[in-house]
Amino acid sequence: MNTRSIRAAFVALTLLGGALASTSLTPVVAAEVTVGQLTISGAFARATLPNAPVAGGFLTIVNAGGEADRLIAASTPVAGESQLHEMKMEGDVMKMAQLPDGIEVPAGATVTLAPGGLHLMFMQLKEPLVEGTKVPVTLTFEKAGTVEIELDVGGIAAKEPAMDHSMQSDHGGDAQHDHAAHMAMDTSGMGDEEAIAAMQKAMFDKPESPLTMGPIVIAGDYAVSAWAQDGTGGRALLRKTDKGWAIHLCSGDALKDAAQLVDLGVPDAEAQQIAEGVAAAEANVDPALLKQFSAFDGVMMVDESVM
Ligand SMILES: [Cu+2]
Repeated sequence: MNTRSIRAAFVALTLLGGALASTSLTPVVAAEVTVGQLTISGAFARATLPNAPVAGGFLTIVNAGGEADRLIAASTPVAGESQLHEMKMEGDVMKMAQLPDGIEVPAGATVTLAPGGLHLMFMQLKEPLVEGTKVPVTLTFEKAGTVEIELDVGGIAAKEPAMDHSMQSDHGGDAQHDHAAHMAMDTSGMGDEEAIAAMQKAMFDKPESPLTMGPIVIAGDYAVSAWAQDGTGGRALLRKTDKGWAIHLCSGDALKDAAQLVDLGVPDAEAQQIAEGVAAAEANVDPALLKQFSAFDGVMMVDESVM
C-alpha cells in the first residue's frame, strides 16, 4: 500500500512543445502556396483530443522579394478565434504569448512557425482536428494580402508535415518527447482534493523550491487549483480521466473567470461553479499569495493524452 507506481505519464507541452529547425532542401510534399513574393509551405497542425480547447498551426514562409512583409492575421472556420503566438522560456517555464504586431517576414528571409516557437493559435475549437484531414486557414499579410492555405493534420505529437521526413536536423531518437515531463502516481484511494494536491506536489515540489498549494475547487470532472512557488505561481485546470486527475492547462486569472473557462473548453455549469468556488475559497487567502496565483501570463497547454 505504500508503493506508488509511476504509471500514467504526465506530458507537458506535447501540443506545442519541441523545437524543429526546419530548412528543408529537399522537395516538400505538402502543397506550396504563393502570394506575391511569399511562398508558404509545409503547413500542418496536430490532431487534438475530443475536448481540446485550442490547437496550434505551423508553416514555413519564404519571402523571395526585396521588401519585408508581415503576417498580421489568421483565421479558420474550425476555431472561434485565431491568433499569432510565440512560445518563450521564462525561467524554467515555457509560456506562450500573443503577438499583437504579427510576425515579420524580412526580405529574402525564411520564417518558420514550428512547435516550440512561433505558431498560429486556434482558440475555441469547434471540433477536434482529426489526423489525415485538412484544415483551411486564411492568412493575411500586410503587403501581400490574403491567401488561403490548408494545414495537413498530423498525429497528436506531429513535429512536421507528415510527408517530409527527409530533414530531421539534429533530432535523433525520441523527438516526440522533447520538453516532456513525465510524472505520475497512483492516487487511487485518495479523495479528489488530496489526489490533486499530491499529484502537483509530486510533479513540481522540490526541496530547494517548495510548492505551496492554494485552494482547489472541483466541479464535476473539472477542477482548478492554485499554486505558488519561488515567488511566482498560477492556476491549473485539471480534468478527471479514467487514469485519475490530470492537468489540462496552466494559466493565471483566466482560470477564475467563468467566461474564460468556457472558452478553454469547460462546460457552462462547471465553469460557473468553479468561478464561484474560486472566489469564495480565495476570499481568505493572503493578498501576497493571491498575487502569485495571478502571476501566470497566457495559457500553457498540458496534454494528458500522450503517454
Ligand atoms: Cu499559442
